[in-house]
Amino acid sequence: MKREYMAAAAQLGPIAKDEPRSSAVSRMVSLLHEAKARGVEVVVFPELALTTFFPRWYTEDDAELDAWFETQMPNADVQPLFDAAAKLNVGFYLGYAELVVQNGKKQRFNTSIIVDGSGKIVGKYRKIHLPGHFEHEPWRPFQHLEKCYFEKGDLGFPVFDAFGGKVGMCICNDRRWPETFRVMGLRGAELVMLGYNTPRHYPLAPEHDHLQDFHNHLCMQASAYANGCWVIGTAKAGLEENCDLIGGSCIIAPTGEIVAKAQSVDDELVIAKINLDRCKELRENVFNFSLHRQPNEYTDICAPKD
Ligand code: ING
Repeated sequence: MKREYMAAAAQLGPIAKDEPRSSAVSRMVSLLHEAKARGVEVVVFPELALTTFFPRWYTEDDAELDAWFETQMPNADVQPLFDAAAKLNVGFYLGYAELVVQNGKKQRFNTSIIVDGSGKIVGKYRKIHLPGHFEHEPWRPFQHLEKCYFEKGDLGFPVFDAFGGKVGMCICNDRRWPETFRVMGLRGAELVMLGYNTPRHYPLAPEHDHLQDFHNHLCMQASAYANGCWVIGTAKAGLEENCDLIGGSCIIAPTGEIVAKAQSVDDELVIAKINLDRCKELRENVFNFSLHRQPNEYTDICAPKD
């Protein structure tokens, strides 16, 4: 695959609690067709893109919780997306809730995969920075129970040979932590794909609600620049089950510039031409890690948690 091509953030508007996966998948398939028609070769869908953002509700019922998870990937519901990717030769990033049994233990992860233009899964990531809280907190207008429903990812921050270069992934809250991008930068990531579901209202600091769009772009732009990589960030946006989710899906160049941004909070394709060779403008100069970085001075950053 070439190193210069059209890429897209495929933003999704709200997914209703009772909306079947087939509905979300058909919305994504039509975005894939629109992408193909507009010359796009790689598409990034949001975090947990198959269902509504279910961590906003508390449940103690395991069966009810498990119904939000995929036990196989692909599966019958998602197959049309994989088939469309293979037919159109368009690769994609997809976020979903993963239920696996590993060493006889049921484990739940907030997961993303990258699928190449032949419809093959070429990489997987499990979310490491899980925001929110562990217990039901009824005082909140909505819950954010990722720490309750998911385990911390156990795959690290891998970088894969895909889409003509070195591609990394992360998920939502991961983007706020510079370490996420620095680890992938040290592994040579030239393009980082991520999806997010970000409520405008942050119950513990409502005085920052008006800054959510600013903070969203700030963290991705800063990390794109500091690691000389392209970043494609894709929102699940809009008023989803009475929770206002920010949009702002965007494509960011290694210079930190936003080169394309969503205008709506609905299903929308955000397209830009990316050139992976531009990463070296930063990585061979201002962020030449081998020449300028001083890791011996940074040990506090990696001191293990108590
Ligand atoms: N959502 C949010 C995110 O990191 C959040 C949680 C919202 C954190 C607003 C800080 C401020 O974008 C997920 N799913 O991580």
